[in-house]
Amino acid sequence: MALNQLLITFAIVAVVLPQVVLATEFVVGDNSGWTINFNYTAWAKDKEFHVGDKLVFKYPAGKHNVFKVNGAEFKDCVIPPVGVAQNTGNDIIPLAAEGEKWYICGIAKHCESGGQKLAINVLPATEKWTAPAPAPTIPSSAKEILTSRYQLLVAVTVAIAMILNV
Ligand SMILES: [Cu+2]
Repeated sequence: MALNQLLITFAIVAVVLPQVVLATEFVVGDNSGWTINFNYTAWAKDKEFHVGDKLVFKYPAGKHNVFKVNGAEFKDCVIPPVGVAQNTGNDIIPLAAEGEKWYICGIAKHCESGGQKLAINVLPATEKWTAPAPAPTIPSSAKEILTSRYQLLVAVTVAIAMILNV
């Protein structure tokens, strides 16, 4: 492939790629991570979760874990069999389907007494997956960093193309 074709391909990929990777990764609890005595209801309240986004549960491995449960189990902190827990301390959970999702910690009484439980509502995938430009209303700082990185990539590609006069 000629160099100019390579550069053009690279530029196209750099423009198209953001729509694929712009899924948001939500670090549950932000800097507090996944822990006890944190208000996950308040944390989730002003956020919009969409299909394609990811939840990241961060905690010291062994201190907590993550169970995906149903609404009744969530309400009563019913802990499923240990084998099905996520427990790496950096558990990434892709939001694959719409609807309400519930997560609890299954260690000791962390859910019951420590409030270590998260309920979210996952909305359909947004137009950010198909639109030609990243949606301007996305508030996440992670997305802004990603977006600016790609803008830089595009700018550099164009600059190289101009320098090489292709
Ligand atoms: Cu816990």
